[in-house]
Amino acid sequence: MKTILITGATSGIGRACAEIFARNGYRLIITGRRKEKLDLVATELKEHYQAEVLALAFDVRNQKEVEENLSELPAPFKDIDILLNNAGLAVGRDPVDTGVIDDWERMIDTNVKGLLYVTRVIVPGMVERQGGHIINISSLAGQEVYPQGNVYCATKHAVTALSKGMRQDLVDHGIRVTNISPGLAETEFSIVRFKGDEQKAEAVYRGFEPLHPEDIAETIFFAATRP
Ligand code: NDP
Ligand code: 8X3
Repeated sequence: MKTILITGATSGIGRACAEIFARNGYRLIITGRRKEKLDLVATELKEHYQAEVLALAFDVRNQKEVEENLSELPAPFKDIDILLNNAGLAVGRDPVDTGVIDDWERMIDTNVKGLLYVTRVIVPGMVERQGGHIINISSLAGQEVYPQGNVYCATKHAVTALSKGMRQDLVDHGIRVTNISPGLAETEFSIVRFKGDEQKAEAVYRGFEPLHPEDIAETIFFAATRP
């Protein structure tokens, strides 16, 4: 049985991924800050799919918490085959001259530094075992830039660059690296970005049919299960 660690599984793409991997017989470690939501996801996965699930609530921005939660995993969850670096967010959408510094810090700390903290704890085990798969969730915003997307787009460009760097550093250890760059998918993403303003969030998806988190999860599952 293979083990996957999914960061940010309390909603959206991460949650949809937890579902598809559980349905297909994987052992799961799921994370997120909202403990209640996380525990609910774990319970559902156990009930629906008889999945083995370890739920760990912590903030990826806190290096100490990351290490405390992930460096001493219990035996059946110890050897992680797939690391899915999904936890991430956009906060605000302002031109650079009026951008909110705290929003910038949150995006950089979560999308770039948090991803690195988690990777740094998990990858040495993969190197030891000479195998594994890292899947990083970047974005179309990691390939292109749009107006008032400045810092979010920069963090996702950083994720794309880190995927390329990881691939170069780890290929000789038999570790695969996949960079997934989804387009617009309707999740809690825009509600978080607009700080709870549901009207602004809904407007993002008006006039076209966005992707659904399950669509991205299928793409990720496809990549995870090909040679
Ligand atoms: P959601 O807001 O629905 O999910 C984000 C997840 O990340 C939640 O589970 C959240 O959990 C977790 N998270 C956020 N901050 C932290 C933190 N500091 N520590 C731990 N977990 C955290 O959005 P999506 O599912 O859309 O986003 C998932 C990923 O996909 C992100 O990296 C996003 O940038 C990317 N993406 C999204 C697109 C879209 O259109 N939706 C398109 C392209 C990429 P909790 O709040 O419980 O901590
Ligand atoms: C999230 C989607 O295009 O709003 O990466 O930046 S987008």
